Amino acid sequence: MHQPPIPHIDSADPQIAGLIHDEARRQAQKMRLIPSENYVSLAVLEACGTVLTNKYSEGYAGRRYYEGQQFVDPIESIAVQRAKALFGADHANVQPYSGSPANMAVYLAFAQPGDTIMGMALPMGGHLTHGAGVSVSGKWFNAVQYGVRHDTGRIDLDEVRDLALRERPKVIFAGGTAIPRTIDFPAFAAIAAEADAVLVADMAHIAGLIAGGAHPSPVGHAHVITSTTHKTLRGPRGAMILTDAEHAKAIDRAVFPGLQGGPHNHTTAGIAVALKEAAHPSFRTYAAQVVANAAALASALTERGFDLVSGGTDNHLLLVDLTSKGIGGKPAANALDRAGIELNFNTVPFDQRRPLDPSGIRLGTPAITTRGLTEQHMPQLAAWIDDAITAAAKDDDTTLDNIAGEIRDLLTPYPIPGWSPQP
Ligand code: DSN
Repeated sequence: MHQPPIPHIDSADPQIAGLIHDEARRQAQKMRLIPSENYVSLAVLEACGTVLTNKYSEGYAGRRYYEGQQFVDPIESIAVQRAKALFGADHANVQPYSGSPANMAVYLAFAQPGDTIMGMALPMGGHLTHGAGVSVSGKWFNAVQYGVRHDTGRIDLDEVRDLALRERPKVIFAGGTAIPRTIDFPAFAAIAAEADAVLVADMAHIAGLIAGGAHPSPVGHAHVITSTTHKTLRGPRGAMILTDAEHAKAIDRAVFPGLQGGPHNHTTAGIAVALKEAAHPSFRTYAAQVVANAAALASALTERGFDLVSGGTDNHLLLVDLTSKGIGGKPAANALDRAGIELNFNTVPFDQRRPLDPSGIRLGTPAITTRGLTEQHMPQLAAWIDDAITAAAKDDDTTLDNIAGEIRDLLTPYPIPGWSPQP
């Protein structure tokens, strides 16, 4: 049942309530390994389900275009102060609706349509909004894309420098969605300084690791830092932008009125609560455990003959090339889902297959670490992944269903915040 319960949805809209209960049960029973997902606390859940959703607040605290901001202003100000304190940034804007709008605000602030911008190519581990051709960032700008080295699977900083000095982008993005290794922010900063570009660190995936001291911070290196708030940071679906003092005003103007209307105040409250939780000493333990679990899972998978891009991981995320296992990423991910293991099919660098049917899978440890799993569980998890992939190749659904049952049993003593089975 839900904690807090949802009796009003149960009676007003049983159809939707039923689906919410089903999704909660699914989240409880699955080994959730999508590296951009997590479980928020009950306090964050509560904050997001409040009357704050009733209120419009276009503008910023003390400078709104709507009356009645007596309580919303302090909520947003507290969120801003907590973001600045947690990351040591000069300035924070907590209004972007999510990561993509946050990155659009960066372009609006520092580039004109047709200008050159630079980011990591999506098939190499970047993000859609870092210049991919199908995204507005690739359609409206001259997007230059860098990748990883063939021999190491790590970001090719020589290529980044060569491209930056040749193409002179207005904006350089450092960060992405499938980067298993530490991002060298000082090296990016040196290149951006040489090329006279605004350096933007997109720390969405690793924000919680940075807050918890488990990954070096881009603060002091990047002029602007964008982040979602719902991945390793373990807040609600939302985003924020941190800046140095020089770039603060341009970002604020770009977010509002440049790109958005009223901020989502219920989300802002959820972000504030999550930032308070992330400042607690226990969050450092969590961040370190996320990384320790990922390292243990990487070792266990490598022992079973899996081919990890870059040979391992430094953070929360693993990218596995399944070519040597003779199965594509998509059929593997489908079979794993049936086996109770939820992850992404994903391109790997230099992939010969199509994005909708790529060679790899992407997985990570933020959500299972929130539930309390530790290194001791990782060899068994690797064994289930291995067995499920072998079973998939033989269309052996019985084995997949058996694994799903074993996973449900293993997870029962590790409840999720927000739902527990009926007694
Ligand atoms: N969709 C996010 C991810 O899964 O990495 C990035 O925006």
